[in-house]
Amino acid sequence: MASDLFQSPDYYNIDDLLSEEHILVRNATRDWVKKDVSPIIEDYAQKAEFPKQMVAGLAEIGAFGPYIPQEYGGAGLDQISYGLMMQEIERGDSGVRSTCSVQSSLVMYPIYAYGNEEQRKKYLPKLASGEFLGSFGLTEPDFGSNPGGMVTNFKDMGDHYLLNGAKLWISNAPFCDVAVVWAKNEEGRIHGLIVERGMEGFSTPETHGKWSLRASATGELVFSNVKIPKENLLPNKSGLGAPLGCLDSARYGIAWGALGAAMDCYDTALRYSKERVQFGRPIGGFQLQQKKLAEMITEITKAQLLVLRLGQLKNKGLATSAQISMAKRNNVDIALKIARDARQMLGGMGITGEFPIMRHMMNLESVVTYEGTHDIHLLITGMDVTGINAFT
Ligand code: TGC
Ligand code: FAD
Repeated sequence: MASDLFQSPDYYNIDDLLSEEHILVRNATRDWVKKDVSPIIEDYAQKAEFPKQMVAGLAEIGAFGPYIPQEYGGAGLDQISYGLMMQEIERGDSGVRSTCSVQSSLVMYPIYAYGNEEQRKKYLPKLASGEFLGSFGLTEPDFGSNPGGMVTNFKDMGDHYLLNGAKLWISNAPFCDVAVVWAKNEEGRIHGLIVERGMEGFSTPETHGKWSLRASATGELVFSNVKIPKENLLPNKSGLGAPLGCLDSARYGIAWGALGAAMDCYDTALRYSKERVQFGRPIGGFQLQQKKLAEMITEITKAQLLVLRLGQLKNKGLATSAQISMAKRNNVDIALKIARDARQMLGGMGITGEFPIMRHMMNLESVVTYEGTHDIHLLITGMDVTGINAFT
């Protein structure tokens, strides 16, 4: 890939609304991405391999558990700093941000929020330092958008639980050390269980052939009579609301992250439009190209204000699940449209790995699907404003 010349668009001087700490965290993450992600990410995406060497760096910049208290190894930052980190990391690559979302919001968060003190002390510091990598098992082969129908189950065997079933499309599954797995007990109530690599009957086959998120490993979690120690059940919350509560936190990070990918596509297309000459002038001088750029920066600016306000609400504990859904849906949607337009602006060069746009575009096809599809989030907004549930 050509060298990383990224300059962040800030059309409404939104930096003025950030604290010194926000800007420090944002800039440190941006520097790390320029140094440790941009030079190698295209190669890893081309060969469909997760760059494991990034784990130490991600831990060092505090990207594993940014808002988890420091006593458990987290960075103890606020929600806007968390969002800005996800924005910068996804500016590098959605797959790298995925690893952080899963580790922070889908593994560390449930252990912190629904676990007991022993579980927090046992797992959180190792997850924060990257010694352990985690995965989150909710989706099943026959239950994606409606996880409440899951069939993965566990039975109480007296001194342990016996877990059976399978989870599909699981980020980080092939090399995770621990997995937070959602399964039904004998009464059909959903609980979270911590499953560790090495437990007999637990396997994690990799899913191959993806054209999207190629630098992130995806796989299955398969449980065949896995004995789970009773102390591995998350005791403090059960029911479908427990995994959905983790998704709120991850979806919030994705709303910021997708914005980062959009900013990278816009910045790349803007620079290219000033340098590429056709018909005797830079293509940026043609009205059709200016229309694309003007619409991109307008959508980016609206999306920046949306997540900043959402972050303020989240810091006060006031952000609703439906507000988070709206931001996830909107920001991924605009990012995909911006990526597609930016790719066209680069002509043939747009399909090569010389520029990051095609990789972002393909990655965003997963981001628009996972953590609730575009249409599921639309229905959540529809339900919120009408009070009528279109799912059942
Ligand atoms: P419903 O009856 O509406 O709700 C069941 C219970 O859950 C509560 N609830 C929530 N709680 C917290 N946060 C939310 N966002 C919540 N949404 C609902 C609700 O109040 C209720 O509680 P209670 O106490 O009354 O029981 O459930 P439903 O079965 O009708 O489904 C609703 C629906 C469709 C919105 C939900 O199932 C959904 O969001 N589906 C999408 C599934 C999804 O997002 N899966 C993501 C899998 S993980 C993933 O993709 C990781 S990718 C990671 C990466 O690589 O970055
Ligand atoms: P389906 O639910 O079968 O949906 C198919 C289509 O039907 C979609 O367009 C959907 O919007 C539409 N649809 C469904 N229901 C309705 C309705 N009521 N009304 C209108 N339209 C509807 N899951 C995890 O648990 N952990 C992970 O770490 C994880 N990582 C992932 C990584 C990748 C790369 C991908 C692609 C997925 C990952 N997922 C993960 C799974 C992801 O959350 C699901 O793919 C997603 O929730 C959609 O489920 P599905 O693929 O089964 O699609």
